[in-house]
Amino acid sequence: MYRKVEAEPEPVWFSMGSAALILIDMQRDFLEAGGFGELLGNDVSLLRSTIEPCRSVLEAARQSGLFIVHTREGHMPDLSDAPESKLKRGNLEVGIGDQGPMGRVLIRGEKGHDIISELRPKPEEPVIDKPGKGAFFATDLDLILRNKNIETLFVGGVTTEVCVHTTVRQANDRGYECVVLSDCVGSYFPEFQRVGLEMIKAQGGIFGWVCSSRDFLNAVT
Ligand code: C5J
Repeated sequence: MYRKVEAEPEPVWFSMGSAALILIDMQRDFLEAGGFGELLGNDVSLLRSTIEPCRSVLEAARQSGLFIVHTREGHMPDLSDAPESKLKRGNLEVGIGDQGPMGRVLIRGEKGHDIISELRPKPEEPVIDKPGKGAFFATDLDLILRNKNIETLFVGGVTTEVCVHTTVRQANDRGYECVVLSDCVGSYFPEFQRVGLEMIKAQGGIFGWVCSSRDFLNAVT
């Protein structure tokens, strides 16, 4: 049975069995003080408004049996999967791999790298560890989604113009229909948030669709 979600630039039809919720990089390193986001000079409070809407959609997705995937950006402790160009970027006093207030910055296994407690994944929900901004680069995400016959991705997470956008663009090129949940994605830059969402749905939905968490909840519950 197909369901309709109200979205822009037009409603999207999807089936529960071939849809997934993907939450991108809702990690302490981006959302909490002392993490990578703050070390880059950002105000993390701007991202924290996404937590409650993400919690609601995660809860609804769990209750309605939607497939759920989480992602985390980060690197192996020996940094062998981190390009030198990324490590040098920003000339940070404390950067990727260095010791910060929540352990080594953006390193797998460290406290800062993990997903915030409000959105802790359940054991049956895959957590994709990715070394890049896009969740399809150097990961098993595409294989996992195809094995589940997933066609539609409802997308939340941070940051809108970086890892969310890169992932949506990669997904779009692979044939997935992406519906970005406007209040479940956040940016350190209000202008990038606004334009990032505009870009998704422009030109007839060049990268996908945009709806609110309320629209999503209306469609799945
Ligand atoms: C960034 C991300 N902003 N998850 N990563 O560096 O968007």
